[in-house]
Order: sequence, then C-alpha cells, then structure tokens
Amino acid sequence: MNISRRTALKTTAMMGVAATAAPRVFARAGATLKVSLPDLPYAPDALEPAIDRKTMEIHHGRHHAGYANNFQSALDRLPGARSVEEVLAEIPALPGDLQTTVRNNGGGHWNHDLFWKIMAPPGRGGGGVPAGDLAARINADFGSFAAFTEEFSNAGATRFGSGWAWLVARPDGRLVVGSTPNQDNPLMKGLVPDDLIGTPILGLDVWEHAYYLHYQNRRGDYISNWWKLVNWEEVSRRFEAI
Ligand code: MN3
Repeated sequence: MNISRRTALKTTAMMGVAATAAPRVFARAGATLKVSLPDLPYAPDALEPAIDRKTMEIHHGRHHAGYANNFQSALDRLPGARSVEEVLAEIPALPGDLQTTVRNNGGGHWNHDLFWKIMAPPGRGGGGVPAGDLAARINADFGSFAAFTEEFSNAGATRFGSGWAWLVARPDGRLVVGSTPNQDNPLMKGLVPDDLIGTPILGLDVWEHAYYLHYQNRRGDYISNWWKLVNWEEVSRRFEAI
C-alpha cells in the first residue's frame, strides 16, 4: 500500500469516528429538556397601535406555538441537554437529521421568547431610553443612543427576506448590532459569523408575519413604531445578568 492510500484510509477512519461520535454529544444521562409556549406578559392588544391584536394572536399562538412543538420533538431525542442555549450553541455537533429542526424551531422558540419579553405596552414599560450601565455601554460602543437606534433599525430594514436584527453582548463585553436570516441567532456558534456570536439582549423580528397584516410592505414604519415598545428595564436586566 502506498503512503497516500494509507493516509486516505486513515483519514476516512478518523472521519468515521467523528461522524459516529458527534451524535452522542447530548446523549447524556438526565431528564429530557421541556419547552412550552410562554404566556405573553401582557394582553394581545396591549401593544396597539404599534403591533395589532390579530398579529400578536397569530404570531404568538400559531407561529411560536409551532416552533415550540417542533423543537420539543427534537429535544425528546437529545436526553440530558441542559438548556436551550446550550443546544443552540452546539447545533453542528447534533445528529445530522436534527440540525435543521433545531436551527429553525429551536431558534424560533428562543427568539420569540426573547421578543415577547423585551416589549411592553407603550408608556407602561415600553419606549423611552435605556439607563444606567446599559446606557453608558451603548454610548461607549455606538457614540450615542440615536446612533445605536439608527444602526439597529438599518440592520432590520436591510435584512433581505425573513430574519432578525440583534443587539449582542460580545464575550469581551462590547455591544454590537447585526442581523441574521430566518430563525438564526447569535447563540449559534458555527452557523452565524464569529463576529456576531454572543448573548442577544434585544431582538427585532422582521419576518413579514410580524407586521404584514397592519403594515403590509412598510417594514420601515413597523421598525420605527416598534421602538415605542422596547422594555429597556428588561434589556438592562439581561445585560447585567451576563
Ligand atoms: Mn416571528
């Protein structure tokens, strides 16, 4: 046997080990992680007029419910998974036939759970400007709150098709803005560009299902009205918990 053939066989054998070892990443002893549709923290019409009741009912009760149910079917095959965040950070190591389900539905579940919580009725927790350490960090990293909102709005407006805009706390503590397609998010190592990986503390859904009933194609109007809903106290809480 020549060297190149031996090397090729050895490489194939190693790839075989890697391919069979990967699915065991979450095959640990332990309970099955359970997810479910969280209740909205306000009435479905409480975000009007920025987001209408019908959109909220369909978005939460149909879209998010579907993501949660489909994600659970994948979690049932991943015993010992410790948290949703852990699973989303390890998608490339999951069994191949679960990766797309987890990416789309696990991402969909986590993203919407964040989305409901970082909004509040306008004037009753929603809107205004951040305070404290978060405000200082935004000023340090973007220059001003206005510069930050402009960059974030632009990330949402220019995301082609379906996706999300994000404010992300990077591992070094800096804040960055970016966007992802579909239900991807900055927790997904290996799937999202490295320079956006971190902990999302604010997310904006720019899928058409988030705004089309009321705004039709006017995504920009949806985004400018959405700022009146942002629950900065909750965003700050998440920033300080990192
Ligand atoms: Mn959505």
